Amino acid sequence: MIVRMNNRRTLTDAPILDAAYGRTPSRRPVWFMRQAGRSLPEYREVRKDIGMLDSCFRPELLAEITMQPVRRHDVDAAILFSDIVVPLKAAGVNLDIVPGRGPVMDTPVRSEADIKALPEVTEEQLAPVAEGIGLILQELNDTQALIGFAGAPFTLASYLIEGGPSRNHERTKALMHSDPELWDHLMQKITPMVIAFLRAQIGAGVDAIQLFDSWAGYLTERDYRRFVLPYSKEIFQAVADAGIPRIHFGVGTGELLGAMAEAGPEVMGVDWRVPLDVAANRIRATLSDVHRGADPAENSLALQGNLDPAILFAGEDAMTQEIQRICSEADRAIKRGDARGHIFNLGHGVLPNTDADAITRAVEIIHAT
Ligand code: 1CP
Repeated sequence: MIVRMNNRRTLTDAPILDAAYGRTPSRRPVWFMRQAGRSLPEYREVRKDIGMLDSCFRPELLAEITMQPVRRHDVDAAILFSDIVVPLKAAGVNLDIVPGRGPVMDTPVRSEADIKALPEVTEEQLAPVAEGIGLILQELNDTQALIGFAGAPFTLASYLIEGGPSRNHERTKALMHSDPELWDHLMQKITPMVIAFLRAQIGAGVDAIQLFDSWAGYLTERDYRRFVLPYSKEIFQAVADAGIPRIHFGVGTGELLGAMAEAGPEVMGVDWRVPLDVAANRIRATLSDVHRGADPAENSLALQGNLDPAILFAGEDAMTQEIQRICSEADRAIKRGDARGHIFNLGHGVLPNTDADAITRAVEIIHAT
């Protein structure tokens, strides 16, 4: 059943929302990070003559690309087709997404003057994204959630400071450690932009949000807690009133799972390196420490993950085995009370050369497990 309040749908039968809130879903929900994109021939076709960033500001096109994997794979959620740098682009920051590389800035942001010059983003500037969300919601049925997203301040800061994709994030870490005050100024500038991007999507009616701190795993826990966590926490708090599940994810964040859980999400995404039952245990141990004496239910989160994207190349038998292992690790964590639910996903995004049929088959296997 769908009950509409303004733009927000109240979905009573969406497996993803049930899993996120610790209710029993009608089937094990699954979606894949980067499920839209190069693995799909229909995506390559519609993107043929249009730049990546252009396509993020065309409502019909972004809605079409968002829906393609939902139609093809029967996943339980759509992820908005956009990018973490879209709010920067919308606000007028000079950057591009270079094919095969990623976001590249015309001028890196490294000084107080550079930070001061960063604009804020307005609702009008994000209107094409909101319009696209409206179109997507007309097409989804009442079991399929639309997930909105944003990049977290650390990951965005890395692109701004390095000027593009970075292997070691050395300039970012150098700024953090050599001039913590300047770092805080940058974080204070990026955080409201992230909140505005999420609020624009929430206002347009997304059913859940995911905050990607993709590169946070490069940090020590100590640096993460000092330089990153306060800002991610501020973002989760700022969107709490939407009353929709909030997911947090980063790559290689096994050592940070507890600290990232403190930021305040309902769901923690886990990459493929840590078994889900181990991840759940780490999360619960940290949250129990934080909430000492409070409602024990607050100490566990739902889990999202965590099939290695490379396994989609390994054939059906290997895929089935790995999916079953992951589901049983998640179920064990739920049974122990270490986790509230399980949303199946990859441990990071679909790799560009993945066979689309392998993705469809994986979804069938997951739904049957
Ligand atoms: O189905 C989907 O998930 C598509 C929507 C989507 C999302 C959620 C895109 C489209 N980008 C993102 C988020 C995003 N963008 C993240 C966080 C998720 C993750 O860790 O993968 C990050 C780090 C980016 C930055 C980015 N944009 C990169 C990574 C570069 C690096 O540093 O290694 C790249 C390659 C892009 C471009 C991009 N974004 C999306 C697509 C389909 C593409 C490739 C487009 C093209 O070149 O044509």
